[in-house]
Amino acid sequence: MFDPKEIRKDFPIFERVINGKPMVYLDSTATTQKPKQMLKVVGEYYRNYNANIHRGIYAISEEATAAYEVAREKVAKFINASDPKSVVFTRGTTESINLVASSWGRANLKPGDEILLTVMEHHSNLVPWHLISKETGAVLKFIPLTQEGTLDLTDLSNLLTKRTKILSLTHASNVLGTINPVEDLTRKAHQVGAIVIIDGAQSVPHQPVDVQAIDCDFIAFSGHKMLGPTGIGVLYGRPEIFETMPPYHGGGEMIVEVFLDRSTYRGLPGRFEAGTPNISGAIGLGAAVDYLQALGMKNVRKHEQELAAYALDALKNLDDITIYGAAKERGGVISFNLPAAHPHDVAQILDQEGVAIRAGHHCAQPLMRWLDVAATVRASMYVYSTTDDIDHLVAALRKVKEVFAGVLN
Ligand code: C6P
Repeated sequence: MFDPKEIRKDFPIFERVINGKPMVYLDSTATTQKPKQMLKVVGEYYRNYNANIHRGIYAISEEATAAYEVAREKVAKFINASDPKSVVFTRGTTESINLVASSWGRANLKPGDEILLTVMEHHSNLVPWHLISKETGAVLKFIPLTQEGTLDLTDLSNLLTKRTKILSLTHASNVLGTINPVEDLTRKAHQVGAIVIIDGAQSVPHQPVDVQAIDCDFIAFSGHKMLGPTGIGVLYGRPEIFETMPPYHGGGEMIVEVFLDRSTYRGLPGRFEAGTPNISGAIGLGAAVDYLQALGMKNVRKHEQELAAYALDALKNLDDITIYGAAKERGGVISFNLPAAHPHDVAQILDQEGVAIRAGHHCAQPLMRWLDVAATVRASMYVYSTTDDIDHLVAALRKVKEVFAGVLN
């Protein structure tokens, strides 16, 4: 039985009282809270076997190395990667996408090649392509959106052509909640010879994701958005492509031999993990994956679908609210605005009520321009979110409306 009220008991932070009220946390798209099981595993590493990995020939270093590599195996299994070597630990989604853009992009892109993105991308899946297109002369193209906030694929055959070398898109929008048809788009991109990069920051934590079923070439995601620590993330790459790519960072651990004037590099995954990695982060991410596996990702998805439907119904009862995005396939992210109230003012009043939500452009300025707003309020949920959280949110929004009623009258 998936019971968010029981699940909450694993999260010590929910014992907190904010502004005299029980904490209502509805900003899990920004980062998720952490279960005690994950915190314990990270603490144990530092207390019992803190050592650098892959170098020490002594007991605790060997223990740390084994735990780090077991975490890699757990992550590989979680996304159904056929080989743990195809899982590289990074700092997060942002670094993962930068790695592909810099390494694969620099080695393969020529002037006139095209990179296809979408209008709903997070800055992490835009700015790396701005940088690499400037350097290589590649051209950026964008899939537009429908009024529902889904991808408008009517002109796809003109956007995805033999000139397209990369299709890079988000699996799930961090603003609209829209879940994109990545399997179908990957198949179409492969037909024209493009590689496919999936920004999985908002999908891997929330639904079953199978890289072999999607057949993508890369997927990027962040540990802190799936109950794990900050500063750890993943880049999965199809081994045949990943193995051919030049290093992204140079330094210790990623080499075979170093001379004064040149060096040779290891294969996967070490080639892309220069320097001392985030050992505790990887081990913590392994524990977070264990926790999610025990819940069952199908159950996580179902819970979020039900809660999002409940929240959408409840929010629609607030007259004159504008909700952005009406995709049928959606996750537990809802962006909205109230008339006359700036999202930052809404966030501040909600905070006084103990409700944490995010207000702003959500690192998606082009999407904000498309929506024709400067900012939105965003409520987002996860495994520990309950209908009580949503009821508190709606009650607090009624207070916001009372405050702003004077402005409107
Ligand atoms: N979105 C949000 O509040 P990092 O920061 O590297 O862990 O993740 C970046 C990122 C990439 N893609 C998507 C779709 C994302 O949602 C995020 C992070 C947070 O929406 C912080 S801006």
